[in-house]
Amino acid sequence: MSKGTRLRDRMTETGLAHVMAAHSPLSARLAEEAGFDGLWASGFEFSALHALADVSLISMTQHLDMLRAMADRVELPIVADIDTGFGNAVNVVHAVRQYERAGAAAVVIEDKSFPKVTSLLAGGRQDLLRIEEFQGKVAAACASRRDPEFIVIARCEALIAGLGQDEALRRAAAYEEAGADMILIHSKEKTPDEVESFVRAWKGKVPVVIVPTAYPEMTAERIRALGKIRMVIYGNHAIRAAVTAMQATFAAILKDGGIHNVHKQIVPVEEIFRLQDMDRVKEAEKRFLR
Ligand code: SPV
Ligand code: MG
Repeated sequence: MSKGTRLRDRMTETGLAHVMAAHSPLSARLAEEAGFDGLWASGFEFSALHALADVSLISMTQHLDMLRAMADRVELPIVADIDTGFGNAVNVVHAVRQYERAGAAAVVIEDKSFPKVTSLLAGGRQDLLRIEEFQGKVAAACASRRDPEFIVIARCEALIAGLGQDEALRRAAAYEEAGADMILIHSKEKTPDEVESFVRAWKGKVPVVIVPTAYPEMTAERIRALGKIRMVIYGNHAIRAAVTAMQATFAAILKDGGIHNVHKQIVPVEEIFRLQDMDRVKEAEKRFLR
């Protein structure tokens, strides 16, 4: 079964796929063990991993290599955040082929101009493409997939750019017409109202994806009540959790003058051995080292 089919099945079976951000094979493994339905190969997390801003500084090759390494270590379907598609529609043709081959189940492509500026930044510069130009990118993505079940998600940034609900609906309808399988509507409002209003007004046939980072009261229960959302992406909680844990541990080591306290608060090294499949290494040693 293809990765795209697996993700589609998950959405059908559960009604709402919970997709967790990951920035490395290790975080991908932890999300898989936790029980998520899919992984979000987040551009924001991957940029932050390099201590860089999420403003198109990371190359497609860097992101693709990480996605491939993630796909190698987990079974979960991966939704690839390909930002603006790394150029125009011609670049999208190449990108979609590469991401599908690397093991992605879906791509999300956003209607901003290149280079993009991260969406949640207060007062961030947000330039959108002409609708027709972005329709060309969506059509290019759909035409370039080999597996017809590979999912093409068009991300509408009209609300992020402050253009209002009518423009967001107009754009989303145009992206559906161009062939998008799903519409990701993004918002940086602090409450769910803006997205809830969009979803209630959305008359398209394709389902909606949301990333409720800015409006965390949008619980799974509230999402289900709206009826048209089939995927929720937890956009940056892996890297934020990692930063929280590292900041606390690093500060404690210096404060305590040693590792004698923190070593009881963090996982033992055996847990890392488990995540590294050390038992398989031992098995191979027994069998093959002569
Ligand atoms: C990402 O995680 O890279 C996203 C979501 O695109 S956001 O950062 O909210 O734009
Ligand atoms: Mg992103």
